[in-house]
Amino acid sequence: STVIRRADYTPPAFLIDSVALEFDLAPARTIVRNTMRVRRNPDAAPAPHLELLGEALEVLGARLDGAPHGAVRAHEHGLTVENVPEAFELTLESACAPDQNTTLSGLYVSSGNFFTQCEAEGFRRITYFLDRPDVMASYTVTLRADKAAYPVLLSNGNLVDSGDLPDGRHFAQWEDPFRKPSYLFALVAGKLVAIEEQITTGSGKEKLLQVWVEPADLDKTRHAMDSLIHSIRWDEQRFGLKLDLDRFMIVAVGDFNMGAMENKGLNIFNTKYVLANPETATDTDFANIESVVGHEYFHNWTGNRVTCRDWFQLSLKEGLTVFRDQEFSADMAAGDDVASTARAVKRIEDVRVLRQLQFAEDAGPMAHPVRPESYVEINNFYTMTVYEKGSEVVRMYQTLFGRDGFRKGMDLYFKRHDGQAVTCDDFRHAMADANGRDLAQFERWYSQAGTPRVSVRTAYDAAARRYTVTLAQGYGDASPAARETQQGPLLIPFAIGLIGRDGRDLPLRLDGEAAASGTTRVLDITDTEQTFTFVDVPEQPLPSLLRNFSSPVIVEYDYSDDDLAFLLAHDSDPFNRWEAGQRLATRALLTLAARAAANEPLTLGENFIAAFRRVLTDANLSPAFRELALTLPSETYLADQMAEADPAAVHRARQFVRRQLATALRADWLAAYEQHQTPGAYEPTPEASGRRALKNLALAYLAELDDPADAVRVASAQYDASNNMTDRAAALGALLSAAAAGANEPAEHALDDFYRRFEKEALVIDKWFAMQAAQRGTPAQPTLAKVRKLLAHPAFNLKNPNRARSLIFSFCAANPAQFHAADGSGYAFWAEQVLALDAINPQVAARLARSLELWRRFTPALRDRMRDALEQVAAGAKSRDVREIVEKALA
Ligand code: DPP
Ligand code: ZN
Repeated sequence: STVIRRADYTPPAFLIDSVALEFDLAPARTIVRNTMRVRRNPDAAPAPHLELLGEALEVLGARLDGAPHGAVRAHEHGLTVENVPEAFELTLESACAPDQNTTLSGLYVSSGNFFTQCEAEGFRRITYFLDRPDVMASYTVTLRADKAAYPVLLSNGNLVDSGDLPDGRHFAQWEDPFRKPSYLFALVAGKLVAIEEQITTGSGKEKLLQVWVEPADLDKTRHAMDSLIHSIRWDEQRFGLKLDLDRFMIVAVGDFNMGAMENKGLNIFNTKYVLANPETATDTDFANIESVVGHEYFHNWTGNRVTCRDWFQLSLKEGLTVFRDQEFSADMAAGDDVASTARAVKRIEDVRVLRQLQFAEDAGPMAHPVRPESYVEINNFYTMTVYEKGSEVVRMYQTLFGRDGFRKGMDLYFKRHDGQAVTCDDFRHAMADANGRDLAQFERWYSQAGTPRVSVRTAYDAAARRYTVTLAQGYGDASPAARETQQGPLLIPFAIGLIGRDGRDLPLRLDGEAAASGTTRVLDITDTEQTFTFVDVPEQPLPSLLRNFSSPVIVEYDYSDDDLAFLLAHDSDPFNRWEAGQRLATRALLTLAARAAANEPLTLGENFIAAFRRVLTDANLSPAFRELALTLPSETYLADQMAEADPAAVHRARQFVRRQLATALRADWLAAYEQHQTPGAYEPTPEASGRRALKNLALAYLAELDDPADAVRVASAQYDASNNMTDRAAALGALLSAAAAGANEPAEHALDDFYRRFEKEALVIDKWFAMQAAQRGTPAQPTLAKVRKLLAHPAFNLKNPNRARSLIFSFCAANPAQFHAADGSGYAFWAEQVLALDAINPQVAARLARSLELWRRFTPALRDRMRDALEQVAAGAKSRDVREIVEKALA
């Protein structure tokens, strides 16, 4: 397989200034005529021929400056056009087969309508082109189709003409006023309807906003529209960035590989991130829709107006845009209150994802820097590292320079690069220059893979009233993939506070400073080891380390259990309060997992239960925060912390602790359940969703009781009475847990009801599959047997990515205890499904293929069975996507 390297970048030999695309749309055979103005690139080495990229296309004809051109040669990767002058007009006609396109890349059909997905390299499946992001052209698009079957015809930019054609056909012509790379091209055609809003932007211009869906979904568009309006306002206020088009459209599609796509003026979304009403969508769905609508909208500046020079720079737009969507969601939840716990809640949720998924990625064979050095298939690099760690890297600029300094850097970035295709270095230079700081060392955050570790030593000198904090950075025993990228120490902004015996923050004065200032300080670590000295420290403090998770590192410090309980009760930094509880729980759970693995009896200390009771009953803490603090670290995260991952032992340990907490705090859970009801109309606000989260966590704990009668009674009543999906799904989840304790009948009854009630709501049926795939199995009823039965369910469809994810991915990724069954049955199932998907949709198959990449970190017996499954896939997989994943895993 061909490895593409960042170091091999060269500018394109030709440039394309304008493109006129004409589509005669038909599902079996669509004809595309593409007329390009092409010229040689004065800044590139001369090339003998024009090499255009193309895939799964049939060439029908070529004309050069209006005359038939015979010197074209189609081959495996595209089309070679020979004998071309300095500048010319090239017209190519080709055909493709949208209804055969199961890859969902390029032009395809979903529910009888046409959609496109071009990022990263789908445009070449529509027409021959210089399909690379540094070739930016202006586009005019003419769509022609049967009017009855495809009444709506959309593309990027502004509608400039439309009308009827003979034979019941019609046309629409769109013009995008902005030059763009081909990956941002889009078209949509079909039977769709829209809700619309007219808004006036800060500069007084009228804009048309539309959310397009299938007719049956029109009642689920309000939240997406509101989210879009909020996004537009937020980007104006926070970054001074305005909507630059007269019209902005979002279209929902049920078959989609990713979450959504930021095509200029015509965002195409997975239905999962558009459609919501209280009956069908959970609080999490509502929050995700707000954040994804924001994310794609924010790309209009960070991605579209300024795009990537090459795909190695993907994090330039993705890391930055994730950071922007995280800040947007935090501001929406918390307003201007920087100390609000709603802000901390959002931060905790984001960090939890980073630590569970990105840290794991960084520890395995797919470890890569935020700006990768090489890839085989770019679709495999839309990763947690590029997105989530990339966002943390961007956040560190804001931590270093403050919100105002960050804004100055953004302003300079747009001043310098609007309309260009640039690199991560260009962004870093804008931040450095706008803030007058040398950020050369900071470049290592883009080039080094692996999760940095900061180990902390402290010493208090009571006589001198001095407290020293020594910080040492390194990577521990990083994976080989990570190790080969590492060159030296990073610039790590490390936020710290010192807490006194009364639980209050001490004022902080570093040695050499005239006076104390503030109670949280950001120490800039630049060396392998550094000591910072605080003076005037009246008593031995307890350090609160890496407040608000100020950089994406692992902190190592010898806290005692009592220290952690104290921080959980007192830290003024809500993130670290949560963190202390998680450390305490992780420590207890890992000890128990080791005992479970050795078949020793399990016990849980009173102090642990008391710490949890204090959080549960502390009315000063927001319900949303309590829910996070009372949720134990996930089984996957815990297994990753073991020297040899043992999912069965982790499962037994975690279930033991859940049962202990359920039993010991039974009355408190019941009280919390009653106290956090949300009567009245459903509202997806942070307050109301926080109350529901805590209430439903209480229900989930009650469902762990040996006698599930209480939980079954409460959950059944909630299931029947709920006016929203959050509560109904949580009730069903509790009934499924209770089923594992023997109460089968109520769970079966609710599952049947749920299916019948929501049969026509694809996204809800996805939840129905997912909950069953994630269900705890029993020896008599292993979950895999259920999953296999569901594969044959009439509503299951492997070709629909959401459905495949809901059943197969949920089992392989969200049910570790069952997936890692000792007999290897889960792995055999995985191999089967990866190979089945490989033949349909390589991108989705490759995602599933990643479920085994950490195989070397498991117990020997599991490791052997995992390797067998990987080898089976390596032998059978056809796509570059899947091969890259399994070959790297086995290497
Ligand atoms: N559509 C994906 C995203 O927005 C890729 N650009 O992140
Ligand atoms: Zn994005």
